[in-house]
Amino acid sequence: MPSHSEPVRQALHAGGAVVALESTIIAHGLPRSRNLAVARELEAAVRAAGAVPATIAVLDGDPRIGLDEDGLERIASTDMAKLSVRDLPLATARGADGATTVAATAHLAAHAGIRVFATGGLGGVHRGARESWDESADLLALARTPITVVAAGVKSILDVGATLERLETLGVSVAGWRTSRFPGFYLTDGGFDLDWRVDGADEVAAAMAAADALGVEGALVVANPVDAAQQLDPSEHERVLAEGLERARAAGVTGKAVTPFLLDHLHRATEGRSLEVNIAVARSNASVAGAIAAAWAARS
Ligand code: PSU
Ligand code: MN
Repeated sequence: MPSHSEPVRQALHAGGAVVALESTIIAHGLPRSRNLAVARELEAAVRAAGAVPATIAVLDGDPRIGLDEDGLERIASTDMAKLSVRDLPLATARGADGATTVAATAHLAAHAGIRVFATGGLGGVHRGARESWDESADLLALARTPITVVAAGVKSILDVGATLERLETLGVSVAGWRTSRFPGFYLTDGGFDLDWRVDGADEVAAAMAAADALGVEGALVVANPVDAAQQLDPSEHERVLAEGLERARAAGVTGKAVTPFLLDHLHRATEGRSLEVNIAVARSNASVAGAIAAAWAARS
């Protein structure tokens, strides 16, 4: 069923370092003007850190673990469905195309034997979830998928405190990468303390080995903040976010359209400043994930 690109197949066969990358950020999270270049940059960042990138998407009903140049171009330039875990059976059976979210990418990666995954920011509990019940399927997928995910926290468009509570309930391990504060995606500090901090890739690999030894099956989130010098101005962030939330409400945007709508609003309203931060966090996460994958491969 799933098919592997040749470099990924070889690396998995040899027990080498592999990092999964998601495709929804490319297809739905970034504008067409930049997304293909970023997809290539994220792969390059993984390679530079000593690992093989496996960008994951469904093409012609085939879950692809690792894309060639042609596949990257397709997810960047054609209209793609946004696939979460629940969509995978239907999309696959129908022979459809689709970009995979954190949830679907984590699932397919773990199923293929990949232990490390890099994204921008995780999905989580949306603001107003008490009425809308909108909580990303990313959370449940992390609860049941043994994978290490490097992310700049959860997207700040969400209710960050509620998301941290849910991660706790769901048994998802969370550690700050060289910080004990939970990052806020566009912001270095998301406003919450973390119980655990890790300072290097070996330490993360040791925690992964311990999870295996103890039969702890959920994900480990390594929360990697954007450099303070690169973050979005917090007051601009607050202003454009409030505006975006109001517009989403007025336009009646619901379901899986909410996240792309808000990200797009932020990118426009900040004249691309939020886009640069989004790209910087994704790049940094890819490079940290590459180092963790290399440390993990060296252990096993
Ligand atoms: N991180 C980004 N940009 C994105 C996303 C994450 O920097 O576009 C995507 C991820 O694919 C994540 C999804 O899984 O947003 C969450 O969508 P939802 O809230 O509908 O579950
Ligand atoms: Mn949702």
